Amino acid sequence: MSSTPRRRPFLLRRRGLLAAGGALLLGGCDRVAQDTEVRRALARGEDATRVIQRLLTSPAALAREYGPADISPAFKPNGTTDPDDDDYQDLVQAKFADWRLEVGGLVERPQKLSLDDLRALPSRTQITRHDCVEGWSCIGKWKGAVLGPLLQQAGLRPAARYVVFHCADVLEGSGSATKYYESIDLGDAFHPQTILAYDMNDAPLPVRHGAPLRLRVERQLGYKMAKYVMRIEVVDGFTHIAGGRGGSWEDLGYTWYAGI
Ligand SMILES: Nc1nc2c(c(=O)[nH]1)N[C@H]1C(S)=C(S)[C@@H](COP(=O)(O)O)O[C@H]1N2
Ligand SMILES: [Mo]
Repeated sequence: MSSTPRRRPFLLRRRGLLAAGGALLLGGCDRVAQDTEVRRALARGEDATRVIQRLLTSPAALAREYGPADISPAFKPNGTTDPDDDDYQDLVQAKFADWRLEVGGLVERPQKLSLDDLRALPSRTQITRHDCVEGWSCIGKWKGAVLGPLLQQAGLRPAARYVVFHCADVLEGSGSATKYYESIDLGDAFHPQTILAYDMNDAPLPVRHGAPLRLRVERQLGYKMAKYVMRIEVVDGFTHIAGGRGGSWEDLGYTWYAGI
């Protein structure tokens, strides 16, 4: 896959951070501060929470998964529950037959994928807890296309660093000229539980929860889990998008790294 050359240095960098994590536990903060990888990470302006959390947890650590009996009887819909957008409403009318997920930006092979195309990709089913910053949680069962293989199908260009999800709606009450968007880094993009979900609780994803496709990035807070995903853009940075902070909520002041 054309993305392999990009992934290798990235994983090596991660291993450097993990080694530094050992130093943090054994040798105290001085040694971490001296570690060039850590200094570089902080110098890049990355959120300290993200750096420290990833020092102390394996990049591949799975979010907790639950059993069928734990599924919330009523999963709370939040934010937009029915996008006020003519094009989106036309797609709903046609039962998303004409909907295509666009995958573009820093990729070798831009894609336009129908729901059938997505259902034919490697999938994962997971029962996980969704935590919203507003202070509520719900447990749901999600099935979707694993994001990693989808990105590999498109082939990441060497400069790729983040994946941006562009949605059909506008963040409620924001009055923003830009549609709802969120971004994640390649570590989360290639995490095994990061999926583009088309099913929820064994049925096609309903409109209130983001039909026809929503992101599940299970080690992050709810606002990162973009609903109504229309387009995926692979970028080397996001300062050129909307408010420049990597997401609709981030542009209002929420942290970009919402790890839990
Ligand atoms: N496109 C879009 N995605 C979104 C939102 C939104 O308003 N629009 N709200 C976010 C927030 S704050 C939460 S908690 C979850 C809510 O998902 P749910 O409606 O399935 O509970 O979606 C997130 N993704
Ligand atoms: Mo949320």
